[in-house]
Amino acid sequence: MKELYCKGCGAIIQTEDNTLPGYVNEKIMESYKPSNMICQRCFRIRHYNEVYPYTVSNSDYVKIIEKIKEENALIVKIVDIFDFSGSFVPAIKTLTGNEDVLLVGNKMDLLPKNVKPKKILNWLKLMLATQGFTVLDSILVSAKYGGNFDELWELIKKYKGSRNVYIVGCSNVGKSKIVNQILKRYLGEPADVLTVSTSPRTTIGLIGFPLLDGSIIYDTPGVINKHQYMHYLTRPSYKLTVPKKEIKPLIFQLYEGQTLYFGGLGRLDIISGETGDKISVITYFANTLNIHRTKTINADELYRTKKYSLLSPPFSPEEDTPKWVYHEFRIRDNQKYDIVFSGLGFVTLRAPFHIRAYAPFVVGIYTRLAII
Ligand SMILES: Nc1nc2c(ncn2[C@@H]2O[C@H](COP(=O)(O)OP(=O)(O)OP(=O)(O)O)[C@@H](O)[C@H]2O)c(=O)[nH]1
Ligand SMILES: [Mg+2]
Repeated sequence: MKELYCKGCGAIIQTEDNTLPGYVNEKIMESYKPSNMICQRCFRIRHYNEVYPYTVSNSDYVKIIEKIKEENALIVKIVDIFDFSGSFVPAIKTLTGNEDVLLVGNKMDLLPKNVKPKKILNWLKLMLATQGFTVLDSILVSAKYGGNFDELWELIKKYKGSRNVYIVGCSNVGKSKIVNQILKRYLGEPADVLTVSTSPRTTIGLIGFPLLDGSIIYDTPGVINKHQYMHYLTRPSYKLTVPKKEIKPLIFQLYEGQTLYFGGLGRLDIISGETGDKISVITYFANTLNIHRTKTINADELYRTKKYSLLSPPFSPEEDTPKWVYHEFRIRDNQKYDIVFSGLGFVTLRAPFHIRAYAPFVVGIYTRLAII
């Protein structure tokens, strides 16, 4: 019998094991048209907002994505502009065996309104240049509101020729939401064909949709970057870290010996402002994350006593404290830098400074030239 695929996540439909991807109850199966079948997991994510841990291993992921090597295709690589380093996946050309990459920075709607998209785009190009990664073109979009989609669609048509198009990138950057927008706007499909969720690894297999010229556009599963917070937080904590709307930056004037806590998830110590003066720190986190200032000498004790109250959201609901690791940054020029807590948010401050940024040991902290 021909294999059937879930229309929401691309998993192969099966009726044997409800803990594995693609499960559909045999009785329910009869009520679906094969072309519209969605698995139980997709049904529950869509209708009950339920969460399932991802079930595709990294080696399975590589097997799926390496299928792209068999053809000359246009790769549309999506990054989350809030966590460029954490969502970049530099190996994507090797993994897909294709050189022609169009870069899309998604989630533009979360940027504060006064930020000029052109500036962010220039910054994105600079980041690409520093990585030595060449692209055909780059663009910023908002899959949530459809921002810049006509421009994106024109770029895809311009560069694809008669080739197929693959939407690729890290898990949770919004690939499926982007394909949903394209399907709805330009291919007359209903809204939300593909399953989208806040949890990582929602999409399980390649899901293709024919374009008018006979080529195919594919949604693909995401690469997991184990250094992002989302893989370690409990559901309630994670929900409080995901920005739902435009981020409101907060400004703190900090002195040497002061500390900021970002919920119970991250921490910044000012060792010195180099000039000995106060230092302005602008924070960009979900508005639901509580930011708290304290003296560095009191910081450990504050964490011990307030990690389930004031310092919300907490890293873990249990009594075990994560092993904190700090990254020390001593920068002497006078440019503005971002310190990025991978997948959580970032802070901006102008050098010269000497700081320590703390995160639980599994999580990545990166520095970059300021995006805003
Ligand atoms: N604010 C905002 N959220 C977005 C945007 N695009 C996607 N999201 C959210 O990001 C989360 C992940 O979106 P998906 O489309 O499922 O991401 P994905 O890249 O397909 O993830 P995998 O299938 O796991 O690889 C969902 O909660 C989306 O609602 C956007 O432009 N703006
Ligand atoms: Mg997806």
